[in-house]
Amino acid sequence: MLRMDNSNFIDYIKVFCRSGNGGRGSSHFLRTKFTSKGGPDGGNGGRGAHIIVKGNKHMWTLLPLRYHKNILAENGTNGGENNRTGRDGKDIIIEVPLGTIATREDSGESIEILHHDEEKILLKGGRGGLGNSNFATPTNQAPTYAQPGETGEETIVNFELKVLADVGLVGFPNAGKSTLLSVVTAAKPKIADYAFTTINPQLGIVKYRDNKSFCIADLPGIIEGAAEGRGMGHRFLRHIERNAVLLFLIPADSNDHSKEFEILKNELEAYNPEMMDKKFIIAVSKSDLLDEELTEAIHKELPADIPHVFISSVTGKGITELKDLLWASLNP
Ligand SMILES: Nc1nc2c(ncn2[C@@H]2O[C@H](COP(=O)(O)OP(=O)(O)OP(=O)(O)O)[C@@H](O)[C@H]2O)c(=O)[nH]1
Ligand SMILES: [Mg+2]
Repeated sequence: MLRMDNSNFIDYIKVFCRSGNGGRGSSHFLRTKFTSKGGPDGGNGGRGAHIIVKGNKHMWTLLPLRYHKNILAENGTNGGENNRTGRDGKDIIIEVPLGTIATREDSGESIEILHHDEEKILLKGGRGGLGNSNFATPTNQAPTYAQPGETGEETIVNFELKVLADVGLVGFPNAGKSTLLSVVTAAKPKIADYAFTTINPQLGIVKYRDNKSFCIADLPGIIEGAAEGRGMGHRFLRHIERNAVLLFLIPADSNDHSKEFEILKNELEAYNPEMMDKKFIIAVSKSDLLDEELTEAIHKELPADIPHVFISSVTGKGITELKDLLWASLNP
């Protein structure tokens, strides 16, 4: 079962990072019993440690990063005599949930982790300097010059998690989103008869026929003005950006079903116009509250170009049809 512990859900965090400096190249000359000054034999410095980001499909939060406000990687050690190369710094691997974007504050560059075990270098360790043995030429057989190691990089890094789910649940507070999640997946979200019960995204896996499955994200309710920060605000809208399909939940007892859908759609568009390229499905939730006449009226009122289905998480009505519809939209 996939569950996110609400209290530990962290989807944005800043961390100061520094990769390791390269070790200095050595300037040294071979000494034996018989030669006071033999050839140059200074070895190269070791590489400074990289800071690497790695995807872990079992993680759902950036919380572990909270305990590492500074991530400082090891320096390479200096080169030595007898062409001894310095030791490389030990790379630091930061494990993150899939869907994490790490952005460097200095350059604005971002890397994104989408796959399990995927690794990307966030900050490069400095190269080790070359020892003086590299600089011997026919005309200068005793160079004293050895390179210093390259310094590592340092910057603040912003880690941001955009939950990767196939389907995102979009709706006003109290629309029945969490209840639906609890019915179609093994997740046990908090359900209650007041607005903003859900304050953190929660994921669940829908087991579909023949061992097929897909992932649904239950998100905090959206209200008019969310894109400007009202209600739970835009903080959670970013989790919708990655969903291929958006399932709009409009409760049967809404005063104006099509208007409610328009408001939700406008908020998403105001936040990011690209959201309009996703596939939309409307589910009229709590339809156990409807008789046939009302059902027919709502059916006529809803936009004709968007598929809709009447569901009830209480009676199970329309749930199979909904799963079929979602699967078909995800796998056209
Ligand atoms: N009659 C009926 N009530 C339902 C149904 N689904 C949910 N409810 C009720 O609607 C209320 C809100 O349900 P939630 O699942 O918490 O709603 P939500 O959309 O997650 O709400 P927020 O997290 O606040 O955004 C609860 O009292 C549920 O019992 C349904 O199919 N039929
Ligand atoms: Mg909820």
